[in-house]
Amino acid sequence: MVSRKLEVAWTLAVVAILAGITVWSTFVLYKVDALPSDPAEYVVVRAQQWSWTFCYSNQTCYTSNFDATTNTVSGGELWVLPGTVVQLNVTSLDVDHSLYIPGLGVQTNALPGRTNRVAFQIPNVTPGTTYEIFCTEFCGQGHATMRSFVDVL
Ligand SMILES: [Cu+2]
Repeated sequence: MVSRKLEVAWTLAVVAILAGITVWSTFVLYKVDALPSDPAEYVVVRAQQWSWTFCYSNQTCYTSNFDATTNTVSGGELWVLPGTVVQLNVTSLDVDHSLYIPGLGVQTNALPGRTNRVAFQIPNVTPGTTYEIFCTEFCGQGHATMRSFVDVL
């Protein structure tokens, strides 16, 4: 009889712990995904085979062109100011892509017909600092050249 009470107590303790973790992690996940109310800049990021187009709030858009021989990008980069909060609204014009900025810890899918929003703080770094942008969803023959840079002005 004692072992039965112990078994019920153990079960209830486990249920209480799991319920607590569930409630706590739900709040944490909502907090992590929350977008800032007033980012310094909204940038629409359009992925396409095999480049990135960055459209700024003044309605001008720039499309990246990666040169693998010189490891440079012409045409379009993500231009940001140090210390600011930037929100990216990311979509795709053709197939599934994935925007990855490892230096800033940012990654989100770029999917046709859907806009994924991600916001992050640009560190207070020296102007001229760059962070690499990759596509991390295999998206066809030119996938490896789907590169650009975050360029801190
Ligand atoms: Cu891609």
